[in-house]
Amino acid sequence: MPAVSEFRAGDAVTPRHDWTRTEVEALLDLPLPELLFRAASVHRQSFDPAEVQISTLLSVKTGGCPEDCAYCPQAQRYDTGVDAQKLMETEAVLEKARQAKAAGASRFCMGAAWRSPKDRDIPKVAAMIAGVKSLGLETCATLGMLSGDQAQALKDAGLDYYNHNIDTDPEHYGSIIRTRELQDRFDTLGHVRDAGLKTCCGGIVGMGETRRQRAGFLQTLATMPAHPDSVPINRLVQVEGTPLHGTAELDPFEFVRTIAVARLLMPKSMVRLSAGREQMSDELQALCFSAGANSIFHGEKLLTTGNPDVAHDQALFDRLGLRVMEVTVDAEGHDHGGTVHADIVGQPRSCVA
Ligand code: SAM
Ligand code: DTB
Ligand code: SF4
Repeated sequence: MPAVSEFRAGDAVTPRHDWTRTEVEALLDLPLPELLFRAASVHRQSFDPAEVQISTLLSVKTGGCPEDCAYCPQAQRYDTGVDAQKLMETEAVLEKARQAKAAGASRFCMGAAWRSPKDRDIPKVAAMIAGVKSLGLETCATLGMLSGDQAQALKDAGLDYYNHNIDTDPEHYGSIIRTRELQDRFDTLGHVRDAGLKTCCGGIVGMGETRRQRAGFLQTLATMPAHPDSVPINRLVQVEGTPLHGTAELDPFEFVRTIAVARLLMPKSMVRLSAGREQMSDELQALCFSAGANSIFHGEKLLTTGNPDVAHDQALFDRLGLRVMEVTVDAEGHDHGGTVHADIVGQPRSCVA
């Protein structure tokens, strides 16, 4: 790692896969202005810093999940007020996808509260994927653990991305999830890569982990066989009834440091400012975009919890001079910002005083 004085904006960035936890901790420990400078410099080498990619989320199968993820409102075992619903009908999903497209989304992500899909669920999900794809949207799904055959069937249906998170540092993992191992997640990610799907993999911060454990989380992501194409960094949304409700709030600057280091470690990946934006100030989000975050979920709901309303996001983009990114994929399969294609709500922009 270059000393502060040796580093210049514009230094070539070659993605590395051999980061040590000590190196990652040293980055997290940098004075914040220096860390932001480095992350912003690296961000510019692969992306236009004024562009942010936008995805819409839809919960196609909500609640009733048998897993014990301590953060999750959809786990059956916690009393969170989320009613279990069965898998949505394809036509209802397509109607939501049409609305998302009209509102400016380029990617539509379908989430299901499953430990893993049953083989009999796959044709139904495949029909949703094929339908969403035929609308001209990129497709993404997050359905839990997948077998190799299931991953291939989803790819064949037209799936572009699969989201499957490692969630936290290997050392911290056992205090958050006990019903499946981290290795199960690596196995699913392997099936997803082998099927030729793009990977979306990140996790959650603000779950009571230490800075050293945030380093371990980021190092684990950056030393996987391939960097995830997309790295969602969620800030814990505290939901009453879950074991993590009442966890001490993460210092917002620690959140920005996590985003900046994700950008530095995975310079060509999309870094998604994911769950938790509703609880963030506009200023914190602006710092995150400056630190290299270049993707968000928009729409008033994530899966079961709230998200900033679309008009607020549009106004924030206007105030910050940000534009909606259309994603193109290079020969190595990495996503890049392309032309600007829409306002967030697909409407003419209003003047911002
Ligand atoms: N059931 C599937 C699974 O766990 O892989 C897919 C859906 S699950 C809700 C997708 C991701 O949402 C989780 O891996 C977690 O990172 C994130 N998530 C869930 N609840 C959250 C919360 N309260 N705050 C922040 N992120 C959350
Ligand atoms: C991810 O990492 N974050 C999104 C998406 N992948 C599927 C989900 C966030 C869920 C937040 C809690 C909820 O709304 O239920
Ligand atoms: Fe189930 Fe996914 Fe929630 Fe875990 S994160 S309880 S697997 S829906």
